[in-house]
Amino acid sequence: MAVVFEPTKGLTDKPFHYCPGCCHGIIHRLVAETLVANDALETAVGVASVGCTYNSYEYIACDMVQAAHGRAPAVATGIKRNLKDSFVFTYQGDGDLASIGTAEIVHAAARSENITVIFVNNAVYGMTSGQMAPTTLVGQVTTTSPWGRDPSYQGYPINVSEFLSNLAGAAYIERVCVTDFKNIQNAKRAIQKAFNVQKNKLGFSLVEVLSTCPTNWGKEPLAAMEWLKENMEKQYPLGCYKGADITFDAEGNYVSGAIPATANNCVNVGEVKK
Ligand SMILES: Cc1ncc(C[n+]2csc(CCOP(=O)(O)OP(=O)(O)O)c2C)c(N)n1
Ligand code: SF4
Ligand SMILES: [Mg+2]
Repeated sequence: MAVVFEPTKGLTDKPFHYCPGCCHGIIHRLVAETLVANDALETAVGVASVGCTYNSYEYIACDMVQAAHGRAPAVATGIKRNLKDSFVFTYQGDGDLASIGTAEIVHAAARSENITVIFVNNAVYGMTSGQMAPTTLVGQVTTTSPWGRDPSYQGYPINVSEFLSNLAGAAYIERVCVTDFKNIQNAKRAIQKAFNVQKNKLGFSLVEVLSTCPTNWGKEPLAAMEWLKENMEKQYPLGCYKGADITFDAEGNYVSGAIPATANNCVNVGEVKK
């Protein structure tokens, strides 16, 4: 009988511990499938962070290391600078990346480290029971904004993709979601593009994936998907914020498009001596 579908070799057999309706499992699968498609399972190194995906090293079947909260881009920097031909990626939540690890992500992008960041934005600190994150929407109820996030007291959301795309070192930044088949396919395309950027040594790449946290949002899985579409996509519009014009051929080799070395109009006052 013809095989029409089988589990990806990019994931281990360990069942996910994620809550029903959580997008982390879908996003893991897309990363895993992309590693398999690039024949990179044996050589890639992932950096797990702190949050509900703290043990993603149990699920994604490549070499993984665990970084302290927020420090994944720094750990990935060290690994990539030593393993220049391996895909190196981080997998980080919004609390991890946009709050505790703000310094690390900003400077990794500014340095144009040749790493790929998978940034999963679910607008809360999921693992620790749903505290407000920098990405929490105005008016959103969380355990630490029980009356809804009030900007006069708790400030405004941080749009990470828009923010980082202003840095000269960022090569490719795109925001996607995984709410339906079409968007899942699009998210996979974006992850592949990020790995192509890395393969061609073009610099820092980040894919932000809007994600649900039904448990801490207090919603059923389908209602959480609807809430994401109706609210998160308004605050965080989908699209490519940097590197939209970069293209690759079918083998993933660079064809055209502006990259940090040529595109960012940095003032250069002298030859760099090596
Ligand atoms: C330095 C430090 N501060 C705080 C914590 C507690 N902590 C663990 S997970 C977490 C929230 C992670 O949220 P996020 O990164 O958004 O991931 P999610 O669980 O939502 O996927 C926090 C605050 C910690 N482990 N280390
Ligand atoms: S708490 Fe939220 S982010 Fe964590 S596994 Fe459950 S739904 Fe996913
Ligand atoms: Mg989160």
